Amino acid sequence: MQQGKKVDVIGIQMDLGASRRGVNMGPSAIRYSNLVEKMKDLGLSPRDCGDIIPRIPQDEGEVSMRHAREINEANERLYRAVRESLRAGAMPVVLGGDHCVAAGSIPAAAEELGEIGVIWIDAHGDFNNDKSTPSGNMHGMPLSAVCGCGPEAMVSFSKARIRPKHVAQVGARDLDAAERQRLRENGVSVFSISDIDKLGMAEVMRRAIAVAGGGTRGIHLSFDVDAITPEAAPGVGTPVHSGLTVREAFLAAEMLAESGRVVSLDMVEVNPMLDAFNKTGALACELILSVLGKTVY
Ligand SMILES: [Mn+2]
Repeated sequence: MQQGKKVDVIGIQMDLGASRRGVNMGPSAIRYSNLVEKMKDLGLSPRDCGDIIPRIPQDEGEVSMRHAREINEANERLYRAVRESLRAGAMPVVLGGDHCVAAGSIPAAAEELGEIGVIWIDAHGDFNNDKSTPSGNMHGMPLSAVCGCGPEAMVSFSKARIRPKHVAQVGARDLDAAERQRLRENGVSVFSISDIDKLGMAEVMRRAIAVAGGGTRGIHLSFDVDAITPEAAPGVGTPVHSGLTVREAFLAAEMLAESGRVVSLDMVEVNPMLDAFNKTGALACELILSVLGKTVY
């Protein structure tokens, strides 16, 4: 990334999309590892924009879209903050919070930049809508929502949608049956953990960057730390065994940096309540720095 590049750190203390509380403290945990100072050390010009704080819900709302009202209201604030950041020539770095927040950041990037692609690194597909969801937890829906596959209510503040042919899901290892079918029907490129085993992370990332970067104005990276294996990233709400190694995660981040195509990013689902001495928060911080161009040599 070019020296002096403006980077806006935007936290969002969202944990209404998950059934387990605690990811709202994710932004603090990531900052605790000196994120902003380390960005300066890389020669960037970071600005900490503080956190967006959702309203406390008074009831659960709809069963199939729990806390939709409060989630959408906070996401609309995030949407405005990300748009402002891009308009000012900065790169927005969104610290979640649960993965719901991508329904605010991605439409903002698409609205400002035009046709963009998305790389979604995650153990889960997050491709349910209010009809297919087994849980009603909205953090399982944002990728579907930003692709225009519902729930529309989740992105009602924006008209910008992502074309599924420009979406690469990387690291899937726990998909619901209906979700798997919906990903296929809508033409999302899914690079599951078995693809990574067979092809290697480098080849998977080359393909993912081609999917999201080919014919687009840039790539939005949405990184869910539960993509990484729980031994290395224990501080997540929905752990799944046998995930990415730490090196595979860094390789992905480094290849994205090398591509020069990343225009905005989310780092989500760090849960400090379940973490071990901020291991996961520190890892999330370092992964962000790698995406921004930190290299070993
Ligand atoms: Mn996710």
